[in-house]
Amino acid sequence: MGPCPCPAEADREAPNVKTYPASRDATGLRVAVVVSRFNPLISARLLEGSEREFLRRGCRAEDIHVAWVPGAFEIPLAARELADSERYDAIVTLGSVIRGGTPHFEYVCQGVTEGVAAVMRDTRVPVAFGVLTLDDIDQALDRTGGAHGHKGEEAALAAIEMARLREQLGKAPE
Ligand code: INI
Repeated sequence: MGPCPCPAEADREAPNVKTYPASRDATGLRVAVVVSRFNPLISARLLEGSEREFLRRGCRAEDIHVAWVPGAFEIPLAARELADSERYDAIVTLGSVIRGGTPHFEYVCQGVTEGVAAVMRDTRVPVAFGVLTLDDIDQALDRTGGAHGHKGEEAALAAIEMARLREQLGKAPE
């Protein structure tokens, strides 16, 4: 797979600075995707995007494991169990929380955001955050293959890049 779009060494002001190599090659990675069933059309689009990106980058279909949960609030528990299992190089979390005019929206957003961050912090397994927080369904459609790109694909790409970077960070760059 091609390199990341980082500045070329020759273009940098300090060309002798050593940089951990970035990679978007998913060959040999084993990944898990946690996806919320709430707003199912958006969930399906997010999941398709993540799966497509993993496959495009060389991941084997049988090495992509998907766990469905009822809503975004339940995502952190599933992500933590998967991270604790030590079976995965990275985890992707997917879902959508759509503002409904009640404080519930804020609580669900806060719960999933803080919960997912805690899983990554506590376990050190890369966990990509592909949970959309939106005003309405049109914003969700725009971000799942519409005018504003595809957050499912982006989350998979972030997971791959962090899994590869984590492999490198334990040793000095060459
Ligand atoms: N869950 C979502 O994933 N998205 C939402 O928009 C949403 N709203 O609007 O309420 C939502 N609520 C359910 C929540 O995540 C839990 O599943 C529920 O509270 C049970 O714990």
